[in-house]
Amino acid sequence: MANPLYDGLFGVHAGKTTPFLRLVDGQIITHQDFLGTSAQIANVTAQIGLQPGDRVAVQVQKSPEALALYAACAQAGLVFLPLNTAYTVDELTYFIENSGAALIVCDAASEAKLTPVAAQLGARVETLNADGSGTLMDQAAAMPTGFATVDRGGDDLAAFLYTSGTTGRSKGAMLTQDNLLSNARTLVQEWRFTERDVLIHALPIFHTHGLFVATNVSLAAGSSMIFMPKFDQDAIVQAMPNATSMMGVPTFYTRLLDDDRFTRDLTAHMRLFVSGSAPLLAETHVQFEERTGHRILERYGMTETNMNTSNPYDGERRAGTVGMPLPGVELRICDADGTPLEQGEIGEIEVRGPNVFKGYWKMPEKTAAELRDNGFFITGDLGRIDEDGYVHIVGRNKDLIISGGYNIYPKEIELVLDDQPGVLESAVIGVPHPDFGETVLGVIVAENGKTPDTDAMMEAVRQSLARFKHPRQLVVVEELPRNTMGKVQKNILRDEYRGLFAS
Ligand code: MCA
Ligand code: AMP
Repeated sequence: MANPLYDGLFGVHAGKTTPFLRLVDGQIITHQDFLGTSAQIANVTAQIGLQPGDRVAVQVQKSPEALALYAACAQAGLVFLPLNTAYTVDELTYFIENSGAALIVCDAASEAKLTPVAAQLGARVETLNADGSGTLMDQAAAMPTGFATVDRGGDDLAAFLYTSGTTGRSKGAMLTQDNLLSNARTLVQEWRFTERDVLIHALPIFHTHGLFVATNVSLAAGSSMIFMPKFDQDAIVQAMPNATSMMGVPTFYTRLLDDDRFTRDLTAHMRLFVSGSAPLLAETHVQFEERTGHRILERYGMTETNMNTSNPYDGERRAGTVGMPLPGVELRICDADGTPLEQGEIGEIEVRGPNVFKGYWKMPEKTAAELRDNGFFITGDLGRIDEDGYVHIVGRNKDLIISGGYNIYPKEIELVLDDQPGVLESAVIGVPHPDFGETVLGVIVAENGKTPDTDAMMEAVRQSLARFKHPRQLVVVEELPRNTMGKVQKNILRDEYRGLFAS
């Protein structure tokens, strides 16, 4: 037995004194230093009695120690459950309860609020702050820098990532060691990552893109990362002459294009820009090439599947497409029953392969509804495959808004709005936004004769939902457009309000 994920991504670098993380203050953390820290954290988890398979819920700022906690979970056979730093206590309570986390690691600022939640579950709370201080690292400092890696199989769970759904209830996507490792290795090959690469890492590390794509690819290839706390245009401009590659959501690229310092010269040392998590406008693709001479490589993935398709490294990177299925990934376009359609037809995208998750934690009905018996996962994305094999995503069969790369499920916001005094019903839609791609608009219908207090409604939203989910505006209408079946026609609302935030 061994531990494929730990051995493949982390253990393989044991003893290397080459840089792994390059911090913006100039500090360098070698692979060996990083592994020492992660082993110290693994020792803490063992000392407090965590068992392989236990869930560790983590809501902390991005830091080298936060990344070392991920490595520690892999080494100790724990299930890593990263959580968006924007989530409110209401949102966190659900994730913690649903996952049955045995350990919660949070910023000291959240400790008081999360302690009662943890107490109810018999979970333990440790703190980890943005500067690496807190109770977790205090204990780690006294621990040995070696840890006997816990045996795990490729099919064992490595991580849970929560993803919402059309019912508004989040589901814990169970990702195995093999899911993560196989995808990282495939992407290293496809995108030609090597030990010589230096990746600009400005994404958050609580989602697939920043953790399982950017970080795992760098680890699998032995590359180093310029590790930034968050997207910071000045820091990126400064780092670019020393970097070879960057991964980002489309907002990264539109923001850089708005910056005069971002030129062909500045990007001369770069070999690869990757975009994903949201559609990259063909116009951004074209402008980027005109400005820098580089063609952005767009790829397509999901929380449940990691990466499914990619534009080619060597061949044509076709604007407005997400490229071809990755090696080992089968992708088909089907009707609602799962019957494959003719080449070129538009239908639902389904995928199967070593990247596809095991199911939703403790939600067998939801798993059965989205994961077919034959292993194909129903993505909820609508697409077609062109005559050259490129996949085009043409829409979504799921009610989802993607704002700056963050996914927002309207149902979650509608449930809060519908609960407010004076509200008969609401419809939450995504409308075009120059910076975030899409942004959230709430459309409200008042109860007969009542005038809803939109300020109070926004306050209620603030109390329960993360900032990035807040409607940018609420509009009050007489009634919502409905079809003959009584279903709200969000497409009509989207058309009506599409110009609201256009630049
Ligand atoms: C920040 N705000 C947002 C967002 N980000 N509001 C809506 N959508 C957002 N994405 C809020 C802030 O709280 C702030 O609120 C205000 O908007 C302006 O913040 P600003 O400073 O401009 O934003 P920022 O901090 O620069 O962040 C923008 C960002 C960031 C860099 C685009 O959102 C980001 O890093 N996005 C990446 C998300 C990601 O990693 N997605 C991958 C998911 P206030 O003014 O009130 O303070 S993984 C995935 O999708 C799949 C699997 C895949 O294929 O990769
Ligand atoms: P999530 O799993 O919640 O992070 O979001 C996955 C969803 O993001 C997919 O189902 C797509 O709808 C969308 N997505 C990811 N990458 C792309 C892309 N390159 N183009 C268009 N949509 C994308």
